[in-house]
Amino acid sequence: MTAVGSTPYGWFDESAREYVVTRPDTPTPWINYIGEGGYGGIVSNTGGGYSFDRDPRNRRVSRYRYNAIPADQPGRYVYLRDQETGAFWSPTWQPVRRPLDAYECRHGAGYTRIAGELDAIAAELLYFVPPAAPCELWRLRLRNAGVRPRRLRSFSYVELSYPDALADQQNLDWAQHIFRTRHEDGTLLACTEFRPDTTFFSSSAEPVGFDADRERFVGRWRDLADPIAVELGEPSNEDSPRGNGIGSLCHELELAPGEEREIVYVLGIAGDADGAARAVAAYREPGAVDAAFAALRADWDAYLARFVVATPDPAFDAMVDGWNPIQCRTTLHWSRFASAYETGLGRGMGTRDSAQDTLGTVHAAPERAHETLTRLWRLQFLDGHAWHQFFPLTGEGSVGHAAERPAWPQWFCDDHLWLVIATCAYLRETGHAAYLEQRVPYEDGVEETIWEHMLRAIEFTRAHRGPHGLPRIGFADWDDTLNLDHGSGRAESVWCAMQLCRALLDLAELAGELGREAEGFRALARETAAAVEEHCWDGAWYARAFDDDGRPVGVAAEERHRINMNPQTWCVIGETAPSERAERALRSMEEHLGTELGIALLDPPYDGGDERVAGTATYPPGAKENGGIFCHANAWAVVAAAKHGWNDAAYDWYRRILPLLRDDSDRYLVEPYVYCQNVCGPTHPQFGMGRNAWLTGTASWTYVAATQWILGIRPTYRGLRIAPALPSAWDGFTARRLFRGVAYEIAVERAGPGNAVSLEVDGVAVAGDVVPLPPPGRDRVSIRATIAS
Ligand code: IFM
Repeated sequence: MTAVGSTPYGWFDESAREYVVTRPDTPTPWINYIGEGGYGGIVSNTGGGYSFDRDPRNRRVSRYRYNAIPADQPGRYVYLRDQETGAFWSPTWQPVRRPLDAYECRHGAGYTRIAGELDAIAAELLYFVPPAAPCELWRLRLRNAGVRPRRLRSFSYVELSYPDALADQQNLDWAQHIFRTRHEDGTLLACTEFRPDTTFFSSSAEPVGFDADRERFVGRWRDLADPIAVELGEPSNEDSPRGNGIGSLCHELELAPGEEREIVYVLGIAGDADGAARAVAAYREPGAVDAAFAALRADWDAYLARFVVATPDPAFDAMVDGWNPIQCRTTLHWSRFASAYETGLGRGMGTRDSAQDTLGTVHAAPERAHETLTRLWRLQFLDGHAWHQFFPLTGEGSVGHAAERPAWPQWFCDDHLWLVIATCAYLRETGHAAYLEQRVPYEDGVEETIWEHMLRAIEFTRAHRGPHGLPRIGFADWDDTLNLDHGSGRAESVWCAMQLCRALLDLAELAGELGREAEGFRALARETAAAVEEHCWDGAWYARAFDDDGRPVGVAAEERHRINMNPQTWCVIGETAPSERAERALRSMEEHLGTELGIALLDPPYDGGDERVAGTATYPPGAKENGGIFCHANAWAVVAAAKHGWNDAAYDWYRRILPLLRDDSDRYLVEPYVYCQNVCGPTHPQFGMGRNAWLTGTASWTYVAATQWILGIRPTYRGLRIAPALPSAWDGFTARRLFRGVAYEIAVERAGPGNAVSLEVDGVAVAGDVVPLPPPGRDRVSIRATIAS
């Protein structure tokens, strides 16, 4: 049997929780993230990538050339040069790309370690950001694995960016005149005359020289594979008065056989040169780097320990205990802003995206969910809708790409509703009812409580309904590309009606707990569900939307886009459908859209543009929202199936998009350890190819689907619910979950078919499927759940 996650390019090391890349020439750069929402960046398996402080557009530290050739450059490099032979190479393989005798990259939680050996010089680079630091560290370890003494020189390389990354790329004349890099006491400092912010690059050892200017280092008509400074073995030792600043420090290294040396590089940004000096000094203290790395590991270990599972499926466990929550925490930090696909220049953070990102992390990082939700509620307007996107450093909000069509609605129908759903999830997890009384300002005025913000969110949707009594779609709903309202104010989203019902039922439950009026929410949910039943059932599935003319989209009578998966799953999630219709809708979805690699979003795709739906039809058939396999939406299918009691379907659909099962890397192309946003669908010539890995709502929703729906461990206001929808092949599982400060040890055993659960809590039988909150002072609870109909 092949190990979980094995591909021609690597394998998953379960004991270390690391993905081990064994060849540098992966089909695409396989990346990782360092940093935690403050200073951070991306790093690929060959050292490619870039860094920024909080905001990749407004406070960029280093550069990266997207979609360029050579690919995946520049990055955080160290060249090694044999001073006797003049031979030079990169232990990360790039940018020299000289074949190495040994290569291995280990991506772990918050760090990447790349080892490369050539000609008996073993090098290892460890990249990470110490918790809460304004900088990153690259720890280079070199060992002479041979039998003769060696004389080497090392040259680091990182290309510095003017902090305003847009200006750095677009306003070249200006940016290159103002940004200067100088050397002072072993540290390179880059800044302008008019702003004190200073990018710095330094090392733990006295350099023998430096380069501050890209053109001097690389030389004319050369590139990063053969820079003149490295070829000659001589740094220029000249400041960069203008142009392209770099961080290149040269060190002389004499290594006896078996001898090891360590150099730690520090790259970061500070408010001024003094701040830079302080950051550099902090990591020159003996033991500081090891302590920082240990603190990083401890922080991640504590986060991951909040939920640990052991099931009969090793791939499921590897994902749920490791890379899935790691990815969830990353999406919470960076939303959809900076990845190998998102340049960090344009879109900023998404309101709906960040709200959903809290769902997969709230159990393990409730403070961070609280902070994120509060920040998102500030993006809401008094009328109840919210900005679609925002920039984390400046707080500036935007309508996203709706701005390209100013005559069309400048709001999305779902953003504010996600905030309601995510806030209720936060409250169920934490029991922090006082949050509802926290006062938060609106984007356009006064301050009100979170509860009032929630009411305004519902009111916006209630007040913006179309001819069928369904929510108007605005510029789009969750599907950014479904742009049906071209100014009429009539187009409606069936999916959003279902999302509204979910939000209303969540609010009704919350109101009930608080002793507040809940009937109004229930009544609106009933009215909305009735409108869906009356107007949207198409005989075997639900319609997706109505256009400006009231014509349905996603119905059998259409030539294109006859069926769309989202209403078929959300009729269950939003509890709008009677059971037989829900069942029929799910069956239709599998029948018309199911593939072995996931469920396609719609079928048949548009072919050749269609102004009626605008965005969707700009994609070729089978790509992204036009009939691609949208992994995020597939997670909803898992939730819906489990909620509906289709245990085996839930598990089957879960596994179809599980990246650790994709061993066909030359087809899939993207990282096998994290979810990608979309996989080309069956109508696409590259069916099965993954795109847009890492920053996707798939992370949070697959985590919710696996832990809360397949395993069935769901927080409620009154305790932890244990209601698994186990695949028939499983005889049980065990889990450890922290909930409101109490450790729950859970053992689930299947004694017969069905999903009915009997519970024993600390040896005592308890009625129902909710484990009541223990009395104060208890920090451990043991649960035995037996399943049989
Ligand atoms: O829902 C969106 C998300 O906000 C950004 N990526 C695409 C999704 C579907 O359109």
